[in-house]
Amino acid sequence: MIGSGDISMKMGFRWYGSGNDSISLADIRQIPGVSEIVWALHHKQAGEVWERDEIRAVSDELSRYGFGMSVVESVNVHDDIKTAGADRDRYIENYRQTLKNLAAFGVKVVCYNFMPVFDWTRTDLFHPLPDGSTALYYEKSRIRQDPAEMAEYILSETKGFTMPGWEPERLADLSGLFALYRDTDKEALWANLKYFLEALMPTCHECDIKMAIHPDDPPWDIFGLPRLIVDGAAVDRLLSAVDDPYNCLTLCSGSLGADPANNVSEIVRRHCDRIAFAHIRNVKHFDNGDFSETSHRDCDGDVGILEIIRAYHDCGFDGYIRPDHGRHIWGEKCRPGYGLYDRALGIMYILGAWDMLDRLEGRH
Ligand SMILES: [Mn+2]
Repeated sequence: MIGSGDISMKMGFRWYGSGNDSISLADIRQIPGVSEIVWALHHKQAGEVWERDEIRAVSDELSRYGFGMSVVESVNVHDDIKTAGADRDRYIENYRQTLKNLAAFGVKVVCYNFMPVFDWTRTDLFHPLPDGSTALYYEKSRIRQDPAEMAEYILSETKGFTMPGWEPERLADLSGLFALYRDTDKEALWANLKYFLEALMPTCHECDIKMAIHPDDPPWDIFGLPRLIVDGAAVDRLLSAVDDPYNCLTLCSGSLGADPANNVSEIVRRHCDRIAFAHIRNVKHFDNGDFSETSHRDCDGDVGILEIIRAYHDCGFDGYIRPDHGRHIWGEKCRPGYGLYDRALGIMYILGAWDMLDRLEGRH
């Protein structure tokens, strides 16, 4: 629990699992205020059922350190669901079964995305910043090049870690993946997302699990592929298309904030009751359309971190929150964006702001 205030968002930390992360649960426990591990079964392919025995093993491990496991990031959505392929109903049935299995262990929020082919996209995973740290970076001009070339670069730069959305076995047949989406334009993708969510909602009610879509990252079309969750209007459309309290958002300030036109704190204020999970990340924009990830400090980037935190606080946000990516600092060897040190600094920044807002309201 955070502080001693009445309103308590719950702080999480994303962890990739034993043997699959440079960080230990013992390390995470020493970061003040973290009560939840944001987890996943990273070895599962999209479309597979997550079995109870596999979930139980994670639950046993996390409970030894006193962590909750309320948030899964992510249960990936099979391409047949995104493209209305022949087997989509079978894969939706598998997804329902996974939700039921997760509910048995107290999971409350499932983060997912509906991006075609690529998950998040960057052109440089270890871009040097002026202070000597490195961070993920997006160089607009490099995106026009061949996607296969970029996939090859990303896979060569992962420092031996696998990264969700960039699984080598999946990207091995990139032209096949692109062919799958040839007939799925933006409106078709919207229809397929609605079909998926409508099919899941009864199970979500039964299991008390919120589906929390992650915005597209970056929030615009790339390589000619359509992207849906790119701005406030798209968020409005998604929430009204399936107007159900279990159809929710993972509101990622860094993803939406990569577009300078997006005002994330405004979206928080408009839809706070439908935000199940908050990702807090800062991004600095450049005039040529490039952007760099930065520290969480408000003045180091452009997304308005303090206004975003203030909006959550004003709205009485009591969902789950985590620092999103961090920089790589102090020589840490880690999965790109997912080191210990800078994310721990991010948590302290978020908690510092939150505790002060509590104090100003006389909460503690
Ligand atoms: Mn995010």
